[in-house]
Amino acid sequence: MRPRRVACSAALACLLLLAAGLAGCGGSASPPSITVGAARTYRLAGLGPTAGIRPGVPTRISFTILRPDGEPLTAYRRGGGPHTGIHLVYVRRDLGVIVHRHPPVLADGRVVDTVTFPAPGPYRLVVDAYPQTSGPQRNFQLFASLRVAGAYAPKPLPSTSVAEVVDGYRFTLRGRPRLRAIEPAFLHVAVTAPDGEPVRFTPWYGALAHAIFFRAGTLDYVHTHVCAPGASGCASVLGGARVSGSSATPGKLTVGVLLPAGGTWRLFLQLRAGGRILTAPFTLHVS
Ligand SMILES: [Cu+2]
Repeated sequence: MRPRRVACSAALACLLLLAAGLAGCGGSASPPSITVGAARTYRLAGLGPTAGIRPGVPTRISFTILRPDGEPLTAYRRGGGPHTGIHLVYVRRDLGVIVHRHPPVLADGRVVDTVTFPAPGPYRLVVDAYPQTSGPQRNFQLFASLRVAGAYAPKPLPSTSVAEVVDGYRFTLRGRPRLRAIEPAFLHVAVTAPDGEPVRFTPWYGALAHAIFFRAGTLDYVHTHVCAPGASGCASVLGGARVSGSSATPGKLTVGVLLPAGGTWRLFLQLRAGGRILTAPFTLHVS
């Protein structure tokens, strides 16, 4: 018997027949199979390596984003603020490890990032891209899976805390945050240096601080920024609502939160202090 796909000389004709409520193609009572092409959209091409990556060893990860017309995406947003170029976030599936990078884009659209993964396990790569386009949508995300070789036992998420100490720097949440899905909110965070003095924030990747949120299990991703008051290009948009954080005083961050779903989330609050990048992780419950 000839494959049903072949019996239908044109997929469009099948669709029309189905739409008209007819039994199907070729006179059979069983429904015909129709292959519908993927929507034309941005996609990743040539990503590698995705496996056999060794922990602790610098690894060159490269890929190209293809535009809906199949050509490499080469034109990215530029300028001040955090919403430019391409942002890569590598996160281990148990949210125990995160690496956040803004590698340059080569003239041919290729992105090459040399990353050292600190620990084995399955990682999700979030490619957050800001193409130079007009229109309301500033950025889009593409996702991929990477495997860093070695034994991996997922760690349960730590319970919520109001203070985290990273390299001697103390991050303290003011109050227990009450967070609800799709409701903008702010977290107030105090950051002090090992000597107890408030930290003077300096821009890194276009912002005074980066707040990267992942939802446990599904790995839903949200990224907001903290900028100096009045800075442009700092707001993140979710479903038409805008949220941005600010910092007018050394040692004090106001972090904008706008999460699409309830559940347990992990916030990675990142900033530069004392010449190095600090990442303070907090577990958040969102109702
Ligand atoms: Cu950021």
